[in-house]
Amino acid sequence: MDMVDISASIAGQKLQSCLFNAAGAHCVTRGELFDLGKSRAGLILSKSCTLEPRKGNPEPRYKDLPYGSINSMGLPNQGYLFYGKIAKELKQHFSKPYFVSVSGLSFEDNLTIIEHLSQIKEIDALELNLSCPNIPGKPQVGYDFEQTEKLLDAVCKITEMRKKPLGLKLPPYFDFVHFEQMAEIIQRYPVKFVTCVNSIGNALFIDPEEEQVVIKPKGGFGGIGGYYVKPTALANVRKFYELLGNRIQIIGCGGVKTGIDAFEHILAGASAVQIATALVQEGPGCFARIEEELKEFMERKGYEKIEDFRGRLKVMD
Ligand code: RRO
Repeated sequence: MDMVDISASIAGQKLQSCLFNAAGAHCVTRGELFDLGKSRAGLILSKSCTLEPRKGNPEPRYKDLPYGSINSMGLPNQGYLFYGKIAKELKQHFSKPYFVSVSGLSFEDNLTIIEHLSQIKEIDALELNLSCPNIPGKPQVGYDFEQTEKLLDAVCKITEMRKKPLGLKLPPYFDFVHFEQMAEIIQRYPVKFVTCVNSIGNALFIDPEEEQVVIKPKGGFGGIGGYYVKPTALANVRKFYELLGNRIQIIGCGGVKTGIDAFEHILAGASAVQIATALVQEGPGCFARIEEELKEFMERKGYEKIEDFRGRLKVMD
């Protein structure tokens, strides 16, 4: 099994493992970011940051569910200056890439944050979150194609000037026309990767015994993750892989709990795979376990590296 190589390359950065955390999962505090550094995760990705530090929505705001999770965290984070400042320290301790997720609450906030973070050399790339479902009164930018285009226009001027690689965290799409419209926009900008997908927004989980919702914010509505979203996540990875080819990389995210789940994302076209619900439920030890499971499955299949099968999903003719 040691002959099996699961290294990857994202936005020109070398990852020893193609598996790492999704933004939001175990990456808010200094301690959590260091846990990721010490784990088998191939990259450290920060919590989505805003201009000001935020406490987030009232608790309970996350709940484990039978097949995944629901959350309405509301962007709790320590503010963009913190995630910029910690970059140097992370680089001193760990030899893996560090990406910062950005989710400004307004157009202007995003530009301020990106202008600053783009100038920090220890940050290897930015992942612009176009898909937070949990801020009351703030629609998901990725569902508004006009807004997306306007934001990319301004953001890419900055990231190009500063030579900072940019990726996008996308919401799940459910209609082929929407995939095509989004892909058409993305391809006009120097975007290095898209991460598919964020949680399925504004779902509702009900506890029938209690006759009650399971999280407090927004009347119980929240983003769904885990196995509930896996087929949707795979569809998004696959469709964007069909539309973007190898011109823009895809990072798969959604319902990865085992090595075989990660294998399926790569088979659909993903160049790396993020983990959220399983990381929250199991802790950073999940990376070593899923890595072993993925290597074992690849060995059984006779694959030596992920490029041997990436994107090679068979369809029936
Ligand atoms: O913090 C959150 O409530 C949150 C964010 Br920003 C996001 O992008 N996705 C999610 O499921 N939760």
